Amino acid sequence: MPGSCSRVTLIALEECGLNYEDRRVALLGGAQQRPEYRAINWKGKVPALVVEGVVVTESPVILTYLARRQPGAGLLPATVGEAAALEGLSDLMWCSGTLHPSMTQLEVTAQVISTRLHGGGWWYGHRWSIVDAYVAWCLAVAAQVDFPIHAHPVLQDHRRRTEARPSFRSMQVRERAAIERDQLQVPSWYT
Ligand SMILES: N[C@@H](CCC(=O)N[C@@H](CS)C(=O)NCC(=O)O)C(=O)O
Repeated sequence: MPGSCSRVTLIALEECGLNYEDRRVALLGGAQQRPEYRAINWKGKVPALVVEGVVVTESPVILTYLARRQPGAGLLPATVGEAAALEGLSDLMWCSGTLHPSMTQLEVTAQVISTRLHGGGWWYGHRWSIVDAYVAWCLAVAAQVDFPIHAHPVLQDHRRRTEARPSFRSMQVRERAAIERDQLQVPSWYT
């Protein structure tokens, strides 16, 4: 699904220089709920990687597998000893278990609030309430942490460098091909 977290797996495959076949899962069309996809990943989530007939799911597991399969690709820092090697897995778990859901939650919550306030009303319609003050404060805080990335030169530079890597471009070529080939619907923020 172009723009989804499966692009991290695409980038990893590109960095490893592995041959692979990409298959679309049109999330906006609900393809992840269909029996055909549930037979691959019962959780109805992307990414899923099929390796020699075995389905591997959960980004940290897929990425750890690829890092171990192709150590020279540098997906994770080289380490000595089993305990040190777990640092990469720990960081990937944090990305998947903490960072990713908090980003997704912010997006989903903003949409819920927009729907509720649709038409320029208050939380309860025509009548202002203290709920509006609370929601407005939360949104002001969210605006501060909503990655105005231009205000963070280090993050902006990190993003620029990440997107300048050939693997990012190759991943985009794959995603765009899938969009065109399958007339995929993508979110308005998709780039
Ligand atoms: N824990 C999973 C999460 C994967 C996940 O949340 N994927 C999203 C796309 S970014 C998805 O498939 N969403 C479809 C849905 O929830 O219906 C992982 O780390 O791979």
